[in-house]
Amino acid sequence: MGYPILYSFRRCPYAMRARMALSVSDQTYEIREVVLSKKPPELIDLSPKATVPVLQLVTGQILEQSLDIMRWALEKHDPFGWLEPEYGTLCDMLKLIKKADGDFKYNLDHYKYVQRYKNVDPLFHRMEGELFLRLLDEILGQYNYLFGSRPSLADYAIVPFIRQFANTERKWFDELRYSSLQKWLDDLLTNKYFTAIMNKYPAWQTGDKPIIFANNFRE
Ligand SMILES: N[C@@H](CCC(=O)N[C@@H](CS)C(=O)NCC(=O)O)C(=O)O
Repeated sequence: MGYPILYSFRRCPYAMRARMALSVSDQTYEIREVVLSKKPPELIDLSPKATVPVLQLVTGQILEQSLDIMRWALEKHDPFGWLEPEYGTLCDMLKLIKKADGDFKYNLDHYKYVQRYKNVDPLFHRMEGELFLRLLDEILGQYNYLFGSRPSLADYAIVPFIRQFANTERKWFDELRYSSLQKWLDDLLTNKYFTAIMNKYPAWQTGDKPIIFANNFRE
């Protein structure tokens, strides 16, 4: 019996969220590190849009959206109730994630990757992105995590994007007066679910010996 195959890119925030959910749900999978400028033909064959992450299940089914991969893994095994937050519902979490993946991601890209776009003012997009940071800080001031006193799907799905935004100009971020958000970011990035998925792997090529990721969090 084989394992599911994850096409991933270490620094991609979408791939990070997928890897965190696969890990917490104790999935063993083959990881294929992709170089985005040189995508393997196997990935393009499976998923012509060829973004990462893509998960090929042993049944042959393909999951090509990071949130679908998270939900697939957690529906199999969700030891810490990521899909069942303390407050609110899965639907509420998906609404907040949609804001992160929509406007916030747009502003993040136009702030961080300004050279990719024409006539873009990165400071305008930093300011627009900051509105989402403020919203999160307000929520986190109440509960410590986005949907209660323990982290859930929303925290893990959103944190890789806040990390990128924060790291774009770290000094600016550190000087913001969003102490609940800063503490949350620090907490999630130093916890084992994040650090365990940041291993470095060589780029995968056809014929390589499979790299099996079997890290799980059983003590
Ligand atoms: N909606 C997709 C977005 C994935 C995505 O855009 N990934 C980026 C890397 S972070 C990518 O693969 N871009 C394709 C490219 O750069 O060629 C998901 O949630 O999985």
